[in-house]
Amino acid sequence: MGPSALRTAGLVEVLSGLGHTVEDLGAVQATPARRVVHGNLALKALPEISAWTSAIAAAAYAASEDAMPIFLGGDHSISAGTVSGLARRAAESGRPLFVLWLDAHPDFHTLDTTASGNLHGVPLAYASGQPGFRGYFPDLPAAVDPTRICTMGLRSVDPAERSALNQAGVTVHDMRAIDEHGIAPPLRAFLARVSDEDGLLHVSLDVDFLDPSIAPAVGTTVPGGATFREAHLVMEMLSDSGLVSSLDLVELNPFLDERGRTATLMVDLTASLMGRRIMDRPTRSHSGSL
Ligand code: B3U
Ligand code: MN
Ligand code: MN
Repeated sequence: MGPSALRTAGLVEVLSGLGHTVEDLGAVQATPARRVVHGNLALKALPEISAWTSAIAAAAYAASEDAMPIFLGGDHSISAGTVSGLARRAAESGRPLFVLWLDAHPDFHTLDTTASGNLHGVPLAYASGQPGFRGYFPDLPAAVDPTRICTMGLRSVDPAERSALNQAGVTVHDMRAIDEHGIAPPLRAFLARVSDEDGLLHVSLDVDFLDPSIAPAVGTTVPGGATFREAHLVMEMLSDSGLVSSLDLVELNPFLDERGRTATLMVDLTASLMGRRIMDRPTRSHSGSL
């Protein structure tokens, strides 16, 4: 129901109103699940999610040929497909793919380390080529280099994820760091890296990046998230950079919403990313100071 709620909150109309040409491609069709059995018996819906990952990766690859795709979830397991499809596209274009993961969680479990068995906890590990997925998830045509991943907003990290993130060289700006330094400086530094390498930039926005007081419609609320102002600033800086090539909007559960306020906030944040401004500002080029 998440995509329906985002459509009802006016996503297409808002983007069209900003001058963008928008095509709603509708729902990705599921691929039939094949039998997949894994030793970790906690894993939930592994055959189905593995099949969805193939279908979504193919859709992401196709949609990114000549447009900026926005993927509506659904839980964060969709990003196993979106990021892997985009990594294949980037590899063919000869440009490096960077990923900005805005989330309370790193979603960096492997199939062996997840204790909950919730596969929304594994997509970033899969798409960056961490071990243990072969034979269970689709083979990766191209992995995202973990050193080109930047996570922001983390405040719930399991021990296995913490060591895997460190070992893989993922950049982590957890809430402690954001409280201490603010959200703009680390984002500016990451965008400068993307620009220096002429990279493509995928942004994956989990509702629980936001503080539950402003975004209650998510299954896994974690206190202490990004404020309304921090979240809009991130989106405005991303917009100014001109670097974003694709976006995920995930984990919206409209059954937990209060009169659609979370859906509306997600649409408004997307508007900020796509050019809505409080006042006119000069557009800054990638090569200029960010
Ligand atoms: N790391 C925990 C919690 C979690 C991850 N992603 C969400 N929750 N949404 C797990 O279950 O893997
Ligand atoms: Mn997530
Ligand atoms: Mn999360």
